[in-house]
Amino acid sequence: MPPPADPGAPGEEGKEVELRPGTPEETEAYELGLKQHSFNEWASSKISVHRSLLDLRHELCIEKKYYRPLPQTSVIIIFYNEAWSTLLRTVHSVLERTPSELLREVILVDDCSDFDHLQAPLDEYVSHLPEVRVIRSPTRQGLIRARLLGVKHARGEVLAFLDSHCECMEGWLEPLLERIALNHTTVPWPVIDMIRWDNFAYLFHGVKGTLMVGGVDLVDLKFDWHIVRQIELNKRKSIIDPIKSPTMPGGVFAIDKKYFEHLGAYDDGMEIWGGENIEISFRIWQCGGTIELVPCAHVGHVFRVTSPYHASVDKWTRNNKRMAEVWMDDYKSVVYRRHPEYLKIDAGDLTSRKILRKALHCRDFSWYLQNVYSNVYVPDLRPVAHGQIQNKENHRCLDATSDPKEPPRLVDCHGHGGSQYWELTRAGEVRLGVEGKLCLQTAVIKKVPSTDIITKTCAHRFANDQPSKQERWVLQNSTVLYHPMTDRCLEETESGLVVAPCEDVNRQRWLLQNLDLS
Ligand code: LR7
Ligand code: MN
Repeated sequence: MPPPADPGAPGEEGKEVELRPGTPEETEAYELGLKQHSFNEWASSKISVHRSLLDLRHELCIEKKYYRPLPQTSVIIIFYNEAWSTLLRTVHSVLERTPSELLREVILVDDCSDFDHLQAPLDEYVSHLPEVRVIRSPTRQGLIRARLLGVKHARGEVLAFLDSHCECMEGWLEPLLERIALNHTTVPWPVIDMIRWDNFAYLFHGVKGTLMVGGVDLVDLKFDWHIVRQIELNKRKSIIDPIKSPTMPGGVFAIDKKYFEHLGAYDDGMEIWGGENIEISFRIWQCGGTIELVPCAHVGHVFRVTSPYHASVDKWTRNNKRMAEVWMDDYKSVVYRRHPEYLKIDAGDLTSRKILRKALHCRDFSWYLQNVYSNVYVPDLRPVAHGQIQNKENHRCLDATSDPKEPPRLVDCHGHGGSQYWELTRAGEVRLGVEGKLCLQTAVIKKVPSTDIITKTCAHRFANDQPSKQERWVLQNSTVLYHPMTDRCLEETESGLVVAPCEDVNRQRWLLQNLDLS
């Protein structure tokens, strides 16, 4: 039985806490908490560390009989300067909502925090809790090596990782363990419910809502969410069946310990924060495993209002480069082309990670794009041109913002990419910027096609080469952007960019960078 919640404490049943700091002391505490944690630590500190959550799981999840026997689990929670209340609530939610026969231990890894409450007071607190241990890193290692330290001490058959500001819901672990028991190369992760940073409301995301699996932006290498398409959903026998996921967010997942080690654990050359989740995702898939989102399993996570790792952006970029160099084959050139800063970074020694990839006989990245992550646009490996597009008449550059309401125009060339970075793709699209999501095309004004030029979200084009519905441009004589749909050419006029009848004039000639006409 879980201990009773503190009588009268706010936030029970995962409800929001309605508290506004009133006195100057409260305001000060609120502001300090926000500054230190990027969430409302002051409000969190008022909520019981044993708070209850409404069990809103689908009835099929509640009734389901799980495969037996299920393996025992080491839960690993890493933290760096975590708030007292959120850390303890994470630990108690594990202890109170995990069947004891499945829980081998809870390992807290302190990544060399400075806060006083995380020193002796934490040791003292934990000494009263069964199966909970604190392991301390003598120096700040970053979350990747902190997890590896936790794994070194783990004795369970399965590892379950959690961020240090989570709340596990009833029945969170069994559905994950079942997937591993059935196939040890399956790496399952739960639905991640949002715990709001401001009022700590637990927002349950039910199976009837849109299911979101993990993806990655192939240019910025950021994790992103993808709504699961209806055809995928329909393929399942039951709405509670797992769904394959191309990547995972990284904070909450379970994995067979031997399989994790066999797969090469984490890249211990990665620092502080970021990139490890994409790296392990590519590695799992390319080396024969499977990542699954398991709809019955729920864990809440406090999404911070801002990231506290601004100072570590260079570390993240370096982690990404290590990942790209080992796993992305030629596709890493897409990242580097659009983010030249990557070329200047020394990613360190990657020999052992490359040996690992060989030893595990992993598939190449194009296999992953065709078979696992096939419903996204993959930028060309070798576009026809990329960089600025300069007019030969006035020497100014084609420039557009990410707001399609603002028409593209010609301004002085600044040479910094961004709003002046374009890619002319092999499919004849002219895509804007690092994101490549907006395309140059003709406008329809009051339902009538016009000759004005705008940018608009590009028609979708997937990795497996379906023809695009996007308006096309054809480069002629290396300088003219011919528009077959209107039989006109891109021209710079006094009143802006248009397509006009093709003429042999400099207003219709353009200097494209990095031409590759092969
Ligand atoms: O130097 C550090 N040492 C640490 O121990 C920096 C961080 N940490 C700890 C920190 O205390 C926390 O427990 O690492 C954990 C993750 O850091 P957060 O919570 O500040 O960042 P985040 O929630 O944005 O992290 C997400 O992305 C990371 C990329 O490296 C990790 O994969 C995190 O585990 C991941 N979190 C989740 O996936 C939770 C689900 C939310 C989503 C999406
Ligand atoms: Mn987190």
